Amino acid sequence: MTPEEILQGLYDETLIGNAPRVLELTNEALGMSMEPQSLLFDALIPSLEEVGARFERGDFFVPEMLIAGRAMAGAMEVLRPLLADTGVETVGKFLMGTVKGDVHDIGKNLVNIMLEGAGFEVIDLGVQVAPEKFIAAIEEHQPDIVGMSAFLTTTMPMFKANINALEKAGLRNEVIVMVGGAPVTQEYADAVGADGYAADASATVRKAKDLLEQRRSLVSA
Ligand code: B1M
Repeated sequence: MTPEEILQGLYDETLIGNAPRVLELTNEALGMSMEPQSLLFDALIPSLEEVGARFERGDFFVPEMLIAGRAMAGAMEVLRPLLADTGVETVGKFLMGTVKGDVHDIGKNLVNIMLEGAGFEVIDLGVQVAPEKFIAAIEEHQPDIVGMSAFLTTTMPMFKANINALEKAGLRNEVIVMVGGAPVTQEYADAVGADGYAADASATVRKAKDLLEQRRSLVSA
């Protein structure tokens, strides 16, 4: 198969949730020395975007979304070490979770991989993370940054609930808060009082580094 056929195959097979074939094609692509980033950004992510568009139009339902998500997650397991293994030194500690009421984790996991690749130590709290769990984890791990993902308009208000809980626990000034997820915007992030927002995984890395640098220069000033 040519690289173009592999990318097309990955796109098509993810769309129909054919996890074994997606895994096979991923391994085949890597065997041909194709870039892991290309598999992600030129095939897997566009395919999930199409899944979302079909769901919105009513052509796909939850089961189709679920199997497509699983097919992508299988490929991500193979790609994870390749994307994260850059050998850079630890630049900071990043605590991450998808907010309470929300089970989406593919985007969050991708952000984690990119952060790890850029040298962050990432502690992932998983999905459906309640404010109390964020608080307990901050106390335990003392991260530099807390990242919250939300993928539904109905779960985005949990950002504010989490930030309120941080304030109540006296921890708001101890950590940088970053938010993100498909429906989140810079305006929304500002409105809930987050320190940073990023639209995708690479932007998250850039933003996290900037925020960390700003915080460190403030502390040393
Ligand atoms: Co759901 N779902 N889903 N879903 N799902 C969306 C999000 C939706 C946009 C589909 C649509 O209508 N077009 C829609 C939300 C609409 C809205 O509220 N605006 C939706 C819905 C409605 C639902 C249910 C309510 C459906 C139902 O039951 N009726 C339900 C909710 C369940 C719940 O959470 N309580 C539901 C369920 C599911 C599945 C379980 C079936 C499955 C999730 C599987 C999983 O994650 N393990 C699923 C999937 C797969 C999707 C779509 C198709 C794909 C999401 C995805 O993984 N995208 C999605 C449609 C879409 O977004 N195109 C959809 C790929 C991923 C790489 O991108 O998630 O955007 P993304 O992550 C990006 C950025 O957002 C950013 O970086 C990531 C990487 O570049 N980012 C951050 C993420 N977190 C960040 C944190 C940061 C910074 C950046 O800082 C901390």
